[in-house]
Amino acid sequence: MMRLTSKSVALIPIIATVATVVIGATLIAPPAANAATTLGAAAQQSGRYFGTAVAAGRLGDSTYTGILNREFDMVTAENEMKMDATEPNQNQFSYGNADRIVNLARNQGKRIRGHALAWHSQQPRWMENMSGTALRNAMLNHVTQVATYYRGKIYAWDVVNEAFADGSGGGRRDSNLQRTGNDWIEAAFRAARAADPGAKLCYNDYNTDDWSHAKTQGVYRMVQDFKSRGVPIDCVGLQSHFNSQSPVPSNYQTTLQNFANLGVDVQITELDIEGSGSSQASNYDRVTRACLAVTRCTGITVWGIRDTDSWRASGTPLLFDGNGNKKAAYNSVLDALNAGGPGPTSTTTTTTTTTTSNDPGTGGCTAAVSLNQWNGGFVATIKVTAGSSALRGWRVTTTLSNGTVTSSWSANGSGTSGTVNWSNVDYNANVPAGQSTEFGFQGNGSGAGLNPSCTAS
Ligand code: G2I
Repeated sequence: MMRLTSKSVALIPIIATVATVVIGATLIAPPAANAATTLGAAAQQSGRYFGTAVAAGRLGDSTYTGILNREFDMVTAENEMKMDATEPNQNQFSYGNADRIVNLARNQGKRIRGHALAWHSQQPRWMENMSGTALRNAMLNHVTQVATYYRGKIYAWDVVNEAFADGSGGGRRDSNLQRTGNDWIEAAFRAARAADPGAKLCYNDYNTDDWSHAKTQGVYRMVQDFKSRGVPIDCVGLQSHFNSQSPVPSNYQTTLQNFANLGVDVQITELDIEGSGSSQASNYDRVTRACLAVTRCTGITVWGIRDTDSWRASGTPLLFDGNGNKKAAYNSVLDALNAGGPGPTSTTTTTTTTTTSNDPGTGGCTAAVSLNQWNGGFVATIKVTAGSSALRGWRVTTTLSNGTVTSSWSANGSGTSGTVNWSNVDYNANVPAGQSTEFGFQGNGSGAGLNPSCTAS
């Protein structure tokens, strides 16, 4: 970042914009030469994967394995790597069914997502009854043993699954593991890293798709905290189980982008969408396009192959019907993946505008925008950084010449286009000297030329 100072204006209490630097890259994808004909091949065009959950009990079904072998390049064991399956008695490990899935995947050149090392649910009976230090040690031993057994074979592990509570608090879920101490999650991640340094380590949860939900915010803050303290975390899994009670949120892409902006990969790990026909197809299209629009959304896994294989079979939430025929939803996903590849179609530009205030009472601040632009829309994430003294409130001004804001988070905006003034909300007014806070907005049209400037208030 360039920085200019001028002694001649140093004592004048004015705001001066001093530097604007474009430090990002713009990538424009050429159209796909030949459309791919399977989900895995279509996803690979943009460097992504397309996976499915697999149940060992169905591997004798040739319709099932035929679709699996043909369509998917990533596999998750639906139940076979869970704690109750892999350690049925303490310190007696059992990998038979998991290995059947792992071996099939590896023989077919498919990668494997491991699910899940530590979870409050699906614990073996002996663990359910444990607590305190004994439980903490048993959990860490489990993580270490299982991740070591599969070292080098797993693309990404769901190290911890579903540790946050539903509802408005945004806090942790009560469980025997949580009661061993709030640091149980980071302890599990450290153990997993030590056991298999080559696997990506993910935190995985459901109902974390809507950016405005407290649970999403709680997970976001944990990942932010882990990144800031060097806890080894590489990815966030959004399970994305959708139905009429829990529809695909309008801000889904914003959620993916905001997690990605923390410096982690984002994966859609258990996708299913109840419904049928064109409405189901269009929801699948939206989810697929949202992932494609976020550079660090590295792949999508659906939670089963045929509707009849699903944990929610009556909701017909998958891409193949009970006979193994492709549904409209399948075609919409394939088309979206083909439209997205090769290469990311979105452009990511990072612009930094440095603004200084010379008012000795308030200190200065800087604003930097990271813009994710795609055809027809954008997400802007703006980082506000305090200068040499703490902020007790801040304002950022942006310019939207050819775009309109449709939603925003962590700031109040004065309008939706043209010059928009953003001001802090209660919880991010105070920013210590040299520290940062972020807010953002998404919109239709172009987010180019936002040119943010920051003032202390
Ligand atoms: O509930 C949907 C998913 C939510 N996220 C975590 C996933 O791990 C979870 O998957 C589901 C499986 O799809 C089900 O198949 O997890 C359930 C258990 O937590 C699985 O159900 C279990 C039944 O509860 C058992 O009774 C049964 O023995 O499946 C087992 C194997 O068929």
